[in-house]
Amino acid sequence: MDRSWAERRIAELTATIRHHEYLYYVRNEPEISDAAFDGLMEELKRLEAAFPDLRRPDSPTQRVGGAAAPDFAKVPHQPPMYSLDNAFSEADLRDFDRRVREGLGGEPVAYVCELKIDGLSISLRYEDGLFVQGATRGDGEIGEDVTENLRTIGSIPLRLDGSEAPVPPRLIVRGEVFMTKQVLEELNAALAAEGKPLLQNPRNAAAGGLRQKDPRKTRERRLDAFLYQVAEADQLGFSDHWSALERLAVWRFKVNPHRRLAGSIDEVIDWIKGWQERRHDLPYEIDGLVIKVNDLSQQRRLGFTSKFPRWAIAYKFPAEERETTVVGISLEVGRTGVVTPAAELAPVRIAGTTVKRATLHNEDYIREKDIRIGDTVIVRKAGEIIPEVVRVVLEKRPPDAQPWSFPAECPACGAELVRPEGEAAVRCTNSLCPAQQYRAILHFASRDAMNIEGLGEALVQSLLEHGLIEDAADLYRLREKRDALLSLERMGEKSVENLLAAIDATRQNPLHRLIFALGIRHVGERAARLLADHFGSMEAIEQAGLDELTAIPGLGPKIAESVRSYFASPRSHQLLAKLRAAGVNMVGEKKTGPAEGPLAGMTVVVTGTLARWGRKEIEALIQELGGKAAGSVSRKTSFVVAGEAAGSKLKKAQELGIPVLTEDEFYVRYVQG
Ligand code: 0OW
Repeated sequence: MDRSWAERRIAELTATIRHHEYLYYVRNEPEISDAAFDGLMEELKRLEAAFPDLRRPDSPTQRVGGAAAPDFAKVPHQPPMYSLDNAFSEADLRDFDRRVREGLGGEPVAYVCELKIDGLSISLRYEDGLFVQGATRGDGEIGEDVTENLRTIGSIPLRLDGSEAPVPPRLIVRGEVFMTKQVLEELNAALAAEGKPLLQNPRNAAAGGLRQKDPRKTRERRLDAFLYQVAEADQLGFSDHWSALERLAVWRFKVNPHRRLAGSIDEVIDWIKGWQERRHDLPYEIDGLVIKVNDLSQQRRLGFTSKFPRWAIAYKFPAEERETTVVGISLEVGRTGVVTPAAELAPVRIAGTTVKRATLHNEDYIREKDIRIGDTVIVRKAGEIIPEVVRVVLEKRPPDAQPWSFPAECPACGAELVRPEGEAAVRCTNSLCPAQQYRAILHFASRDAMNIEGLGEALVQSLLEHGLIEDAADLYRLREKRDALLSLERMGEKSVENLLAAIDATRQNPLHRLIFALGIRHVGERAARLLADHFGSMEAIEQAGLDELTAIPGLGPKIAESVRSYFASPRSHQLLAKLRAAGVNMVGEKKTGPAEGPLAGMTVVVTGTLARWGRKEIEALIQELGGKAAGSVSRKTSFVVAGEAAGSKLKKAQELGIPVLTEDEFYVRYVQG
């Protein structure tokens, strides 16, 4: 075929495919079958392969393109992406309305009402209609570059359609990436079939999807996006927010259809009442509603508080309560042996989910509310918080309902249950209790600990039940039990190999991960790093005395005591010996303590984007130099390192007269040595 024909055909295919992407992803009104769509894409791919120089960066074939940006480079937000103040009641909304009208000298005010999509906020930048960069919200001032991953989202246009309305040379739009409930269900069904950990909720699943290093993995999450703001719309000639939203839709962005232009706060409140129940029928989750002053000049006059715009507010739905019955009270033995009671409930729909269990916190809580099996109770669920039994409906109590009290022995292993003096918690005394082992091993393998890919609840339960492991160290001996692994359900050749490889890969984890993975009471990630940096090896920690542990700055007596007693127990020694024998790394690079180092005793704040280091790197470097990296500027700040596009922290340092160093000055003075 000749080149000019190919050129024409590529342009034709690109326009056609873009049109069908818009119908499918934005309008949810596909006009052709998936197979027909794929056929168009295949033809375009073939033509681009035949004429590579005709392949354009905004071609639909380039959605799942190159590798993600290296470690998600920093992207400053101009203007910043603000968060929203909250209103929890009609009174709060009327207060907001009063403040707005006072701020505008009594002028009439119209409000735009929008759903508050429960996803991950993003900012998209287009130049001459071409999508050039996309970033997460981050802290509102600095986000992370996730352009390659955003390109995989079908509802995000790679090139804007200016046929109906001209597109400005530079356009920044903000919105929310989300995952529908249906997609979450389908992805979890597939994960469950592979015995892998499930995605907890749509928001986390969307956030995790956007942060994938490989855009193909992002594509698999089938994410979606609603756009809800044109940044600096007034400078683009818009007079009000409503018309900016309308224009976004004309440019073929996906704008949420459930929006309303209200002439008064009464109208806003009516609109909100309509969503109290209906919101659960939406195909995606919302965590409230957003109310914005419509007129942009009024927005500008109202301005911002230190954190929020004065012209917008988020309305959060009240917690929902429903009545149901307690059909049982079950006990869960945690990793640290704490036994937590929970009410098994007759299933009841609350806030869009079916609730079957609710926490009963502890023995005192049950006694104070006198909750009995057979009781009718009121259960409340607020947002993501786990459901809670709030009270008993006494008049519905069955005559034979008995007061409930803790059993004397652990339901998992039969050992004696004790309630240490002055504590609310009841504990199982047997450190070999299978329930404790189960939770201890899950923690050991969890993401922030040893991060053993694919070792989820079902598999740990199965390994324990089949006697393939007793403790976390046995995980490193599983290669000897390959055949037994193959006999487990859903464990084929590939899954076994993946698991063994995933476990092997953690042998060389940094020391602080192993310390955290041991699950020592009160030792979280921060304390684990302090111990690893201070002692430099597991052996040194095992031999450290209580006073040496207590002397570590930032550790404290409670954690020191907990570390001491952990390492004093024979069980711990046995576990560590097994881990050592299995070749798990037990040493770390001993960091110069705060007593030494050029930044000894100094507190440093970094602001803006640096050329040499990412934010986490520069903060680790400050610590290595004996200093402390702080997140906000105060009188205690020794100096500030200001990079590109430094924000409010720089202003505050200047106000407080705190020395400000450029990145080069910091490097020459403290790093070059
Ligand atoms: N999550 C949303 C949403 C929305 C911004 C612009 C000015 C102040 C907030 O659906 N519909 N509209 C806005 O307006 N923000 C939203 O989400 C933001 C992102 C960060 C805090 C809010 O969740």
